[in-house]
Amino acid sequence: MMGPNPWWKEIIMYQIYPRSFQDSNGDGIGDIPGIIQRIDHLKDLGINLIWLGPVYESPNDDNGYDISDYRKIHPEFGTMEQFDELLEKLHNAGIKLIMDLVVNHSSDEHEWFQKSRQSKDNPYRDFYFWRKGNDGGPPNNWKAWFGGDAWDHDPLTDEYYLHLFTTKQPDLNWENPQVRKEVYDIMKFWLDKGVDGFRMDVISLISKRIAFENSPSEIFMDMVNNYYSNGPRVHEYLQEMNKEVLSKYDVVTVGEGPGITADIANDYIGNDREELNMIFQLELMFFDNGPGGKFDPQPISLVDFKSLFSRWDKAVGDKGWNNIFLDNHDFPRMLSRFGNDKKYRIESAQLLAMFLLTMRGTPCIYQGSEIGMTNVEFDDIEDYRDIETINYYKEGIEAGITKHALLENIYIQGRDNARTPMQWDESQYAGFSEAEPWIKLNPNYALINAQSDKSHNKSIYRFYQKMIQYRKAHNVLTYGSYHDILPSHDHLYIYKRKLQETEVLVALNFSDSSIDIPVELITSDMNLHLGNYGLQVPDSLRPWEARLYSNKVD
Ligand code: TEU
Ligand code: CA
Repeated sequence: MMGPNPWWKEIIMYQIYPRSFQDSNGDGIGDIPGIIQRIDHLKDLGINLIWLGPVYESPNDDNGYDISDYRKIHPEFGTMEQFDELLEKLHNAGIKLIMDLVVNHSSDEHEWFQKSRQSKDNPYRDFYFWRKGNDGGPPNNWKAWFGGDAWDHDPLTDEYYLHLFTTKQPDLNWENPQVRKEVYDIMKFWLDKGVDGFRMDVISLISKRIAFENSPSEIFMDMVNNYYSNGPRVHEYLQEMNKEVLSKYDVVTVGEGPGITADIANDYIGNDREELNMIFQLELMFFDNGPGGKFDPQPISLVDFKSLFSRWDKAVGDKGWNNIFLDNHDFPRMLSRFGNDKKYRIESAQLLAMFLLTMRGTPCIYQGSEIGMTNVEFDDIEDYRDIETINYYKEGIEAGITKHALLENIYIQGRDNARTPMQWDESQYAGFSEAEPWIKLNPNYALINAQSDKSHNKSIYRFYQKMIQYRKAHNVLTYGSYHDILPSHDHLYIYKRKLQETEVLVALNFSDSSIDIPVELITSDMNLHLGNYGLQVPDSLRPWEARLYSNKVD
């Protein structure tokens, strides 16, 4: 059992998508030595834990989320010695590092799968799910993320194998204790090197409903919620993983949880469960999915946004611990999705920073948010790299949808929005590389980059620094209660944090208009400590204005 205030409740997380963070050897691909070059940027920002995206050997069908060797660093990212150097230098800088554990599936180029597919009686056969076809087709009607069926026929043994993601990402069979033992050994390999924990990729999917019945609904998210996630043995597996591995180390785990709803969150992260510490809940990320799925985006209201966070805070409460994030490498940039990335780019970036850093739960900042990076709009599908986007476009063209309509949806929802290279300065390739990057830069890098932002009198980076310092110095933002004061207001998000006699009130204007704050809210004992328009303020909140008040003097 962990203490009441374990260290991971007090950290500020930062996610690095290694492919797009910093290239050091001029091949246009971000790498581990490149991250080492940028440790000062991270240390000065004030974050103290990095979630490093996959850097293992992989054919990169899904940019590293298809792993062919869990104990080897992909040469394009560097060597194991360089990884060890990164870990040591981050620790010396007071920054912890967690790895991305992708064990719901492996790559089809992993030796386990290469052996498994050889014959029905191969010792590795049951490392994956193989089933006979049904009526000349796949065993059931399940669909895969990124398009197509969730089963692929392998002529070698005339059977189908399950892959909830691409055909090159076969699902591992966790029913098999040998698979679980291999996973635990991999975890120990990295933990014994001093890694501080794991982000666990789609961990809510690892237990399969092995009857593999058809889904009555053809809607993909219905399959995810009712058939793929929260399977019958998922908690048994996670408790075994905790007993066999995690309980032996002082580490943190953050599970990525498609299909995990607020009412069952504490089954995964409850203090007494001895499973995971936190989850990246994806309800907000999928919130705008229309009947046609992710690329059929529906408008989200601020009232819906607020009620989601309040619901999760209430459900998890003191029994578990939330993680607060608004974007990552799989979703559009939060500034474009929830802010105003044009006229009020700076103000809304700072408002989102104040939200992330004043809510109850461990905050996670995605690379580039600290300098106000935005979504991208490439003119041609050839400029996109993400398999999810490319498959969506291909299927759309085949279905007769126009290029323009498809690109419009990709501009709003595509994962490459978050994967364009970090914009360090205005030099060619934005200081990210000396060569043409693996994916084009966002053309706005000449205006939006770390160097120009840090010298700007309204720097987003410096506002993040201030917010991070404030959160670290005021326990009320970590351990205080949370209460939304104006849940039904269409544009204002005003909430209170309270810890013993300390009270903080956060007032955020999620709109392009000036809006009066209900005067009764700002009582005379409340002092304005932080604001993205400065500390001389009118009664109304200006467009995208963010303020933090406290009943304490400092
Ligand atoms: O993501 C899986 C996932 O459920 C969401 O990220 C989302 O459904 C999808 O990626 C975008 O619509 C994890 C990784 O974060 C992602 O990068 C991988 O592609 C995926 O698992 C498979 O490993
Ligand atoms: Ca490189």
